[in-house]
Amino acid sequence: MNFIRKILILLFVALKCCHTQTFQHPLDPLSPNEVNEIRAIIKKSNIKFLKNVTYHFVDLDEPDKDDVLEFLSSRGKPKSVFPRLAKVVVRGGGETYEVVVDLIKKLIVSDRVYNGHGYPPLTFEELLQASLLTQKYPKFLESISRRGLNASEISCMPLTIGWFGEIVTKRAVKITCFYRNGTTNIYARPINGLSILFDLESQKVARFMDRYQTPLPKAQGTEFQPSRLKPGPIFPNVTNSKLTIRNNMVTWGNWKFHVGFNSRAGVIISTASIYDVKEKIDRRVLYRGHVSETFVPYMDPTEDWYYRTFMDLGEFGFGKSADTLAPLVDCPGNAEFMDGYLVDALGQPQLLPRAICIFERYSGDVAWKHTEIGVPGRVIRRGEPEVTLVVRLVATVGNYDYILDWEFRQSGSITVGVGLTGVLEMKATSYTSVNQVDEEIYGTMVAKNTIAINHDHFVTYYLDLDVDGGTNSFMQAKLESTRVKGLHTPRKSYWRVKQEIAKREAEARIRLGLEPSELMVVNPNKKTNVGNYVGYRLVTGQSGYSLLADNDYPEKRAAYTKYQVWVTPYRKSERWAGGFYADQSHGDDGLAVWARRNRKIENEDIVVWYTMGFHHVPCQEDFPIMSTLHNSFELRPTNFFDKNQIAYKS
Ligand SMILES: *[C@@H]1O[C@H](CO)[C@@H](O)[C@H](O)[C@H]1NC(C)=O
Ligand SMILES: *[C@@H]1O[C@H](CO)[C@@H](O)[C@H](O)[C@H]1NC(C)=O
Ligand SMILES: *[C@@H]1O[C@H](CO)[C@@H](O)[C@H](O)[C@H]1NC(C)=O
Ligand SMILES: [Cu+2]
Repeated sequence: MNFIRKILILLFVALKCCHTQTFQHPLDPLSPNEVNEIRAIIKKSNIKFLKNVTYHFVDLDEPDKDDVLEFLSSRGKPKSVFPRLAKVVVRGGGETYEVVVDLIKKLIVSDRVYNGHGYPPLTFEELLQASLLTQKYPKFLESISRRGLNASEISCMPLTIGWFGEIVTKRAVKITCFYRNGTTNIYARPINGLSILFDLESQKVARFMDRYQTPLPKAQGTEFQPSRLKPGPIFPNVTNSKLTIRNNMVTWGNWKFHVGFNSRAGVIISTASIYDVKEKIDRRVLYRGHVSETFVPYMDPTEDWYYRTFMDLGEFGFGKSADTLAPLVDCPGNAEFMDGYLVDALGQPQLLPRAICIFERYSGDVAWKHTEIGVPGRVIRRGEPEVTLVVRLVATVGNYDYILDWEFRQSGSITVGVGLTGVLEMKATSYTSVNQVDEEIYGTMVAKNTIAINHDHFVTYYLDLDVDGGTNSFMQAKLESTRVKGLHTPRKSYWRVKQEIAKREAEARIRLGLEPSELMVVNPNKKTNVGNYVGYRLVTGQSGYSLLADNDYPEKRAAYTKYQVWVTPYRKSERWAGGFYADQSHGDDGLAVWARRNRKIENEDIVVWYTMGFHHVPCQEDFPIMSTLHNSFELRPTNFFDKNQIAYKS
């Protein structure tokens, strides 16, 4: 009796396990166990240089796209053992090593020294050390006391230094310091005149200069506090009723996609498909989408500012900077949260709780609506509220906070939003009014003794669209102003649409706004019931391109910011627009370099790169903290479905 019961329990456990625990998606982020495994494999390897290293990057080394798709279509039962590899970038003895670890065979598959320009992402630990050691440096303490400041009230931040034509580079950061004494808004009280270069290899201050003194901006009025007029978390009763999250797989209404997390990109959306109500199949839309790089150049060319030309993703990482999301502030009450794991400098997994939130949203908008009064004797009034699904991550990179949203709509659209908020980078000045200024100040006076420097934010997205299949083309539907000819009509002009398929990369490099055109990714092998190309449109928002000179060093490193749209053929290695080794890169890797080969992109597996560019001229309302500034773009089905998916009843 007891024996039978035991068997029944075992059977029940087994069934339960295999029913609820679906197969591991090949793109699932590395688990803490896998990270521990990687460290153990590297530690016990007999490769000499791996004996004493710091970990700068650890991520899934992604399987080939075809294998991933085959795996998914086999519902997790591929013909052969599916590989699970990790890419690890470590440093030791002044060298960068790339190591690939096989997590199934538990061995190192390859290891090599990286000899190119640029360095891997900086570790949190070394940045912290750089600040702490600077604050103990005797000459620094002298400068602080000469200014009459209390050393216990100083906060220092390490900044990456870019590249300005040096032939030999060294891993280093520049340290900028602030005086708190009465405020927690440290950026509002910069200490001017200190130039500090910190060598990350020797862990020492390599150069120290104290050139001048200017008044410190006051602490008063720099704090930020939630306003008393709190709206309160009153949310309409959206209940996530259509949402299922299983491990990293999300299903919501007709959408199905994978949500990943890594230290560099933050949130990654993969294998997104939408169920076609009429065809009764899941149709592919986006193989993968994520932020690829950010470029934030400041427009002050003087000694303590010229180098501030940040590439936050490659130099540090949006995932590494991801903030633990606060329920009812960062995400609404109905949000579900997903944790993330980072890897520290010692190669240990670090839990990042609530890295991503996922929630249904009803913001009061209308999905579609029409009132018809033309039917005799009736008024037909119909419509639906717009309920969407949002996937959110917030990256806090030093003074700035980026709110990154992927919003899925029942219509088949995906809106990708970026919200900029946080604190400006500011410079102390002796001026208290713009009336006193008769020189270039490179920014806006946002408070007395405080100048916020002009700068840009370029957020570049990697969008590997697979519209209804793997081979696509990029099409511009250009609107042409046309004179009426040969028609008997009082009209003299109209516009018409001229469709142009880009054959090679050079034809798909676009600076927006010069001519009206619709940008589409079409599947030239699939047509709708009435014969249009099946497609998705990239509806861009207002977006700036870089105004720096082509031969300016920061621009060479981020040359892709001269155009907002690029299209390249899919290559597994081409993911990071500024090159993988972005810290002090020379601009010899990255999107602009790859695209120079002018490869064929017609009827190929293609990737669209879209850069959202903000030119930020600061204003007083951005002080002491900036209200969120939004921008977005939309991937919108365009002749993808035979008709509107939400409103029609068959
Ligand atoms: C620091 O703040 C205290 C309290 O407000 C003030 O008395 C002191 O003068 C400040 N020190 C400096 C150097 O500003
Ligand atoms: C310096 O700041 C520390 C920490 O805020 C405080 O405890 C100390 O009294 C200050 N010293 C002076 C001389 O004001
Ligand atoms: C919202 O609440 C009302 C009243 O309880 C209910 O009738 C309605 O169905 C709810 N809507 C959703 C989306 O749950
Ligand atoms: Cu800004």
